[in-house]
Amino acid sequence: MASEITYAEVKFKNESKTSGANPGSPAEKMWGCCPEHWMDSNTSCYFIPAESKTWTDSKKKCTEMGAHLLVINSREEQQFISKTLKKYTAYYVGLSDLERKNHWQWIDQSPYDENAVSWHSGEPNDSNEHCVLLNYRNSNQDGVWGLNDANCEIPQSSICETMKLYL
Ligand code: MMA
Ligand code: CA
Repeated sequence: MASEITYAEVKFKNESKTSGANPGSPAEKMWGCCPEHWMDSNTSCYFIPAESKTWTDSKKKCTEMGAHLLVINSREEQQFISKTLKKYTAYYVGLSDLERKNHWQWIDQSPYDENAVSWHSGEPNDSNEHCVLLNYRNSNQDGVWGLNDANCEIPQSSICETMKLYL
């Protein structure tokens, strides 16, 4: 999870880098920034809009914020984001088969790699469900976060994602 660090800690980190093995390497001194009130990971910025909306309206909302619905590029990313979510809320992500049944497509045209995501057991299960959400399901004692294909018209929460800005 994101945590705040003090100015002194930032200064120390930057100084340790300059004296490291690769001084002056351009990547070393870059700042990856997220908009205020967005959550940050190593690679992206995330935001959960306050209102529940259909999949299409959720997609529109993210676009209006200069972002897009969450694109999951690795199991690590899915795990990272899941830890920040509320267990009894379902969140639309940027994956659908609206263009062609059973042909899952990411909203940013990233190639769909089924090994990079974790579906709930038995999902996707319904060729009338075209929009994917991330939610938590209880299986006996402990629950698990996973993807489910669902009805696009049911208002749900959602996750927007945007690139970090590098300075
Ligand atoms: C609901 C709906 C489906 C999901 C099943 C799993 C009854 O339908 O969320 O998308 O696959 O539950 O049981
Ligand atoms: Ca389903």
